[in-house]
Amino acid sequence: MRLQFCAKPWSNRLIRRRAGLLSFCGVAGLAVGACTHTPEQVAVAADALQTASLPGSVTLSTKTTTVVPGEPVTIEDKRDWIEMPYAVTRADLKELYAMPPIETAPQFQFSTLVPPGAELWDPFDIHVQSSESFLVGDDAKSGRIWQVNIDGSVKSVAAPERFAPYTFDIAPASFGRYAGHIYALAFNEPTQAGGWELADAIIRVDPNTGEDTLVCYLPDNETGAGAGGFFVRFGPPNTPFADKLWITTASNHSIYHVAADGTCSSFVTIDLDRWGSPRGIGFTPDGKSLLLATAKPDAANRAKTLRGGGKILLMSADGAIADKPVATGLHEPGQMAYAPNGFGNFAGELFVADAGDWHNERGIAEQPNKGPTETVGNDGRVFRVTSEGKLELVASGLRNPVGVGFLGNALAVGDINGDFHIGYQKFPDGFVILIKPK
Ligand SMILES: [Ca+2]
Ligand SMILES: [Ca+2]
Repeated sequence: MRLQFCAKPWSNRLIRRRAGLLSFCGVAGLAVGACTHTPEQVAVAADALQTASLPGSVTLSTKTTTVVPGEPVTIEDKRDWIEMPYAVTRADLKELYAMPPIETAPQFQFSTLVPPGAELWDPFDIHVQSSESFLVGDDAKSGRIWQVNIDGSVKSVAAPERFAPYTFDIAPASFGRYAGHIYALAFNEPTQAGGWELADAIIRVDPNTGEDTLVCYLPDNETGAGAGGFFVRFGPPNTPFADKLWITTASNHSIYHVAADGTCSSFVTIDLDRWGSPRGIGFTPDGKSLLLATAKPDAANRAKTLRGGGKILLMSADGAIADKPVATGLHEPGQMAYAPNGFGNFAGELFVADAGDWHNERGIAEQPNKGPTETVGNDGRVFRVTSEGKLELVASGLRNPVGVGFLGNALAVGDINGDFHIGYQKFPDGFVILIKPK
C-alpha cells in the first residue's frame, strides 16, 4: 500500500466524499500512514455540512453548491475538494481575529504589520524582495502568493486555480528563461481512490502574468514512500547546492531537488529516529551547508512532535548530516534567517520561527464546533541562535508562526494562526508582525 501523508500538519482542509461517506484527511497531522478517521469524526463532518445554521456555500474546485440550512447537501463530484459553509457569529469572528498575547524578550519590541482578519489566511513562507516588501505563500482559500508592503497593504501576485502554493522561491539566473519565476510547492489535487499524496506538486509561476505551470509531482522516495512536502529553497549560486530547488518532505523524511530542466528527484532519506522529520530549509552564509530544521516525532503518537525535540542540523552537499546540531530545544522549527548588520546587537545571528503544536486536530477530533479561540494555543515562539550556539527566546505567545525574513532592519514573522476553526472552516486569521531590537 502506498503510504500517505495526511495533508500538511496544520491542515484538514480537504474533505472527500467517497463511497457515500465524507472522509477527512489531515487529522493525523504529520503521521506517516493511512488517513483513517473514526465514524464519529465522519458523522460530525456530515452533520456540519447538512445542518449549517446559516446559508452558505460549498465550493467544489470548479463549482459552488448552495447550502440551505437543515437540508442535506449533495456533492456530485467525488474527486473534488470542498470547503465547509460559513456558520459563525460576529462575536465568533471578533474572538477569531483578536491578536494573541505576544510578548518579546526585553531586548526586542514588536508591532503588527498585517492584523488577523485582513487578507491573509495562512501566510506561511516569507520571501523578502526589498526593505519595503516581501512575498508570502498562502495555501488557504484557493491558494495565493501575496505581496505584503511595509505599510501593511497586501496585493495578490498569483492565484493558481488548480494548485494551492505555500512555500516557494525565486529561480536563479541559471534557470535560463525561467530565471525570476516563482517555483512553489503546492497542494495536489486528489487523483487516487483511497487517498492522495498532498503537497507534492511543484509549480512554476510567471510573476508577470500570474500564470502557473505544473513542473512535476514529486516521485516516491527510494523506499516507495510518497512525498508530502514542507519547505523549499534554491541553493545559493556558486555553492555545491547551486542550480537546484531543494525540498524537504515531512511525510517520508526525505530531501528532494528540482533541476532547471524540470527533473524532480529524491536526493536522500534521513534517519527519522536519529535526526527527526524535515521542516524548514536554509543555507549557511558560506553556502557550504544546508540548514535543515527538524521536529522529533512522539514515539507514542507519530502524529505528534515533541516540544524541545526540534533541531537545526547541518547537511553537506553529499547528504551527510553533521553530528553536532546548530541548535536544539525547538519544537516545530520553520523558516530561518540570518540577521543583517543593522539588527542591533544581534547581527549575524540565526533567527527561526517555531510553531509549537499545530493544534490542527482539535477542531475535529477534540473540540468539534467549539469557539474559535479554543482551537489554537499560544505556544508559537521565535528564537535566535547566538554565536555560541545557544538558543534564546525572542518572542512568545504566537499561534503558528512559520515564516521569518528581514525587511531591512525589521524581522517580519508570519503566523498562519488557526488552520481550521468552528465547522472546520478557514478564515483569514493569519497575521504578520515586525520585531526590532530596542
Ligand atoms: Ca489561518
Ligand atoms: Ca502552535
